[in-house]
Amino acid sequence: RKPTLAVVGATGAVGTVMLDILTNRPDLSAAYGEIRLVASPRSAGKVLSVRGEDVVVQALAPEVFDGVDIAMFDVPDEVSAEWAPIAASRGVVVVDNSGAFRMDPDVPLVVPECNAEQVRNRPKGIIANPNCTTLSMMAVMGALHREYGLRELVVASYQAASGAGAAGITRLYDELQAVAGDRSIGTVAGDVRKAVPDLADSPFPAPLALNVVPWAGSLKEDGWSSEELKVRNESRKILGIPDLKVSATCVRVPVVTTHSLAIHATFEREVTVEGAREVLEAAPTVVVLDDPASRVFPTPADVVGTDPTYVGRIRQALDFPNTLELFVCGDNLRKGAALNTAEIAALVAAEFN
Ligand code: 2RA
Repeated sequence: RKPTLAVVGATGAVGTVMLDILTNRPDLSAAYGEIRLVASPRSAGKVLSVRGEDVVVQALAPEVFDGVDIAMFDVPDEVSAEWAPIAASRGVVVVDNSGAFRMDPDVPLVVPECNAEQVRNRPKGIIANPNCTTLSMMAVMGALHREYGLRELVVASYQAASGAGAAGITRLYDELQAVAGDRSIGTVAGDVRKAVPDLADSPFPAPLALNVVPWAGSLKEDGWSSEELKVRNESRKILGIPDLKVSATCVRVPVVTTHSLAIHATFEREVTVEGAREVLEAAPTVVVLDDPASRVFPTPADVVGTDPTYVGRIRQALDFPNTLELFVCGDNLRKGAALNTAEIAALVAAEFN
């Protein structure tokens, strides 16, 4: 029997990419019979196309899960916290992309390249999808960990505006429009801040156009951001290394979509650039772009809208033993969110064969 899939949050930034993936990646969507689209009452009644068929969006309610086998949730934390258990109590396997369940010991946190086997370990009927910042480096770090044994991870992120959803994308374009054309702007302290629309309306705490902002997420204890703690906690859980040493600084940059990470990774065993490159080239979902003499390295502008994780600038640290420096790029709406969710759901769908 072909399972029925519900996409909850079908009209958001990630939901829109999800419909694109389900339409253009038959390997991730052919297993389903019906695909049902669900969103807030505000979006109910809209008609969206998925797999070439027009589907009317239904309002989120307990009955929309009747007959559903698998549901992907791309909604805010509080909506998932309320509705994922409702769906699960009706027999639905929920693949949740919010932060509501990621650190719940009874909910697996899955990246198929790292811990696909965890999909079946779901006592609550819920499987969590990691945060896009952690996820953007997991295919690379999983492959290196298997070979060399990861011990320490020091990371700086360069996060795109779409990590803050559709509002983040709109805000970046509005700011770019406000500063475009004035060739003196960005030369006097505070001039960008004066030129952009009111920051009270922004999902970002400082101007993003012509700027970098050393902040993503909410304020946690001792000055850490929620995003930085997610990188630490989620990396440990996905890789199965509870005592992994992790330190992250998360930064927002004026890129529409695709998160980047500068990674300093220390391993238990001796590692060489050549060896690491071989391991990464053999990883099916990783693309190595690493020839700086020919200007080859990953950049968001060159990889946005594609599925792999890209890695380049692979160097052996000069002053740290068994340590590599790497630069990784991944589309935060695809592998960082919708694609990984679809890959997890496909593993569950395979159980229906
Ligand atoms: C961000 N990682 O980039 C977050 C979204 N989940 O804002």
